[in-house]
Amino acid sequence: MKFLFSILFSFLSLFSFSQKIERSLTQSSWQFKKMDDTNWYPAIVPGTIHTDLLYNHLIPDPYFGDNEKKLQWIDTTDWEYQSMIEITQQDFLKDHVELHFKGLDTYAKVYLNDSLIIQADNMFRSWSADIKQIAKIGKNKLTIVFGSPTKRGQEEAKKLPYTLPGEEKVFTRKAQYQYGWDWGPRLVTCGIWKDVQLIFWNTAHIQTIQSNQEILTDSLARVVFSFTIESDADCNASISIARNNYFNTHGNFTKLLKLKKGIHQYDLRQIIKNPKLWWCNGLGKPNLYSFGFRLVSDSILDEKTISIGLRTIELVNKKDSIGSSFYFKVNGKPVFMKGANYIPQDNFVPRVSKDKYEWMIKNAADANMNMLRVWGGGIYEQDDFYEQCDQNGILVWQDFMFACAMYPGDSSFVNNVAIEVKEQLERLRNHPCIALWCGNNEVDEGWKNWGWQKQYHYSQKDSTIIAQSNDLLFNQQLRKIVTTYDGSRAYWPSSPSIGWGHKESLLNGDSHYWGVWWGMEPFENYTTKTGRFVSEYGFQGMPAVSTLSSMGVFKNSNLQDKKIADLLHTSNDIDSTVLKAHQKHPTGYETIKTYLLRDYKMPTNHLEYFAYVSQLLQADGLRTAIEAHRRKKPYCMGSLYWQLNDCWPVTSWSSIDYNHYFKAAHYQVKRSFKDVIISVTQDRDSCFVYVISDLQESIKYAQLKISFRNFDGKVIWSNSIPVMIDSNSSKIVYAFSKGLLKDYSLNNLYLQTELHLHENDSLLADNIYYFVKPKDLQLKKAGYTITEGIIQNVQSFTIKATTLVKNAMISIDDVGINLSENYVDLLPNKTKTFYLPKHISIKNLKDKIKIVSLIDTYQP
Ligand code: BMA
Repeated sequence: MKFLFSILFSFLSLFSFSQKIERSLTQSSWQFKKMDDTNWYPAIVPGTIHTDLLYNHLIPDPYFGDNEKKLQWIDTTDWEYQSMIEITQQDFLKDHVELHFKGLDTYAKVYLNDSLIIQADNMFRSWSADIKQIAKIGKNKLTIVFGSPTKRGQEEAKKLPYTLPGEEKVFTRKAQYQYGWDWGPRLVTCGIWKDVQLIFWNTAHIQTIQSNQEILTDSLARVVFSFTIESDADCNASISIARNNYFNTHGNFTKLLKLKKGIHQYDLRQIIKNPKLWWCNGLGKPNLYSFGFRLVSDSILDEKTISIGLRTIELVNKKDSIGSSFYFKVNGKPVFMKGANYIPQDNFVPRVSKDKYEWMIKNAADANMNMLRVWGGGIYEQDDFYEQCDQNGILVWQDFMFACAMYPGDSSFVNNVAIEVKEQLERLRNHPCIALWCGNNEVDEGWKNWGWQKQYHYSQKDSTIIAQSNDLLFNQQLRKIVTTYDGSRAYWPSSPSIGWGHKESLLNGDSHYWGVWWGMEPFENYTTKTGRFVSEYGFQGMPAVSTLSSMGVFKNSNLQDKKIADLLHTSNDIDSTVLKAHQKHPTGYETIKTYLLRDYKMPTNHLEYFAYVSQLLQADGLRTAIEAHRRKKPYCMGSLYWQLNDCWPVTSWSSIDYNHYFKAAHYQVKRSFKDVIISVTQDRDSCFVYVISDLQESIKYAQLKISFRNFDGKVIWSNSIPVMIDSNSSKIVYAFSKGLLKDYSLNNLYLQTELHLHENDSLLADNIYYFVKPKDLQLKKAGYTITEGIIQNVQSFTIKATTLVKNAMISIDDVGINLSENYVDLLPNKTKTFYLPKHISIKNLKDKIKIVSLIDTYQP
């Protein structure tokens, strides 16, 4: 009987008995219209005005052709959304009936049955109203009016006697990239961008839970959970905790509470024996613990679940003999951070589904990354993003949402920001992935280095006021709020700490090194100009040909239906207006061209070849930088390139394009971020072979195999030496003089290095190194032998080439897929195996494989 009872109880425990009900209104039927129009159209919530207009065929696709510029009227218009919401008699039995918006973008007036209940002015805050007195049983009319964000911004701007850099957008607490960026369109949208709920509750409910690790040793962890509970009456209650949300009749830890009317805080401690730590990617598993919480009085009043990870994270920013260090310790171990900067995956964020978050974060982890920086011009990401980072061991450098501008310092703005930041800290602080809170992106750098004082003709007085507002916001307010609501993490006021034009930026804190690209400096400068933690650097590459096609770059629309392979011969049909509309950097293509001519021959007259070589160039740049950063460890302890992804189809610094195709750069960073890599450098007459390891254990016996070969595969010289690899290290394991090669043509020669584990000869790392630039290589046309295979249910194919193939771009007719490897050099007479993604199988695969390599771009 007892057994049956306990089964029944655990079965029931899967269901919520809670008196508190959260009912999403996204499934209700919604409509929208232009404020002064009478026609209503169906709307999708969560959503944006642009996507609703698009789905109703009222506007063309904003991402196609140069449509963006035709759609600028949308942000100068006011828009109205409406839904009828049903409240039952049963619902009304609850003492509290609340309407809760998780996010409104941005200036919104909310009316229920024509009474104004909310006036929102911040996209990054949630908004609630108790509607018990206004609502009625049955249908209630909910109306939301969105005012033009740009007009409002301009009105605010006029109130100041000077212009702030960033102009109208800085007055509006809204994703700044919507106003246009050097990789993004100007599409300033509005809408109900997150979930809307009706919340019903009685007596008391849990407002927030904060978990804090008090003790963490190998044998024991003690976590304190701090609750804020809102109660509308004095009453006896209890709060219980259950691991994995498994509530049973006994064994759950329960604390009795004497609730008083008002908001109160309670602490509850939990001991976890033999804790499994949360590790970032590469160091171990990202173990998580899930806990359920129940607030009970006569019945269950409220329930919540949170997942936590047991780990310590520390930012070590200390004066040292060079300047000041900047690195992270995870569970006490210094870790080199490898990763990228992340921007929103769409200009219209509600379109970023859970699947897209899963895909993106999984692919960051697969590319051997352990950190992403959520950049300050976007959004505080959605919950799915952080959940995926928790699960994949990706640490998050979290900027607050301010970028490349100066912000107002009046009390209403600062108070608005204070609430925003508090709410975001409360939402995100329990995620083990979060490593750092950072005040903003490039505000400090901009103010000190970008000549704004002159550009905007500031008087001494204006300058002082603007600088004071900046100090108030980022050095005082945000720091104070972070300390109050999340004392467990460091706060860094602005990224970078010093601008790239100053040599101190290479000695202290984090740096954004833009000498390459913005400063037109050669890629080689990455090797000498290396900061302590390089949180931004990068180079543009064009997107995949199919993505170019999806933008409408190819004039003849029929071309879009053609096979990509055929498109390789259609370059006369290019619409350069469209190409330009999808390049937001003022001299983007010119910069690519200038760098391209330094290292490559100009591809013959095919856009697709130019796109391909631009990708190789981008990959070269990132490889040079990443290897340089890693060689310099522990001087340098982080390398986050700009940028992982795109928000629309565009030529940009991303390594993954908007349609989720990997550029050559993405395959390259995956190689360059491996735990163990070989890196080769030249210094005048000498060459050095480095081995860099991020492993926490040393490798006592490994064998380094070195050979010089010509492009037909003939070995000219070879050697093999034993090496020992220290844990978490970078060191030179071999050096030679170029004199060794004096009798050979360097244009037809490469250095092959391989690192093998001594015990089983398995390959740990390998590297191909050329002594001259790609344009000087004496490449020949290769013949290929291709064989198909299936390895562990995954379709694969193997290619063998007769001579060295530089950067083989392998595509498969009609199917846009990311292969296990691509854009690689095929070594003469050696086989190389490529894998298709797990779930994809292709008939007659062999006949559909196309290979384009560097030499093809020289053909007339
Ligand atoms: C960085 C970022 C962005 C910009 C990128 C490329 O500094 O902070 O503002 O898009 O450079 O220019």
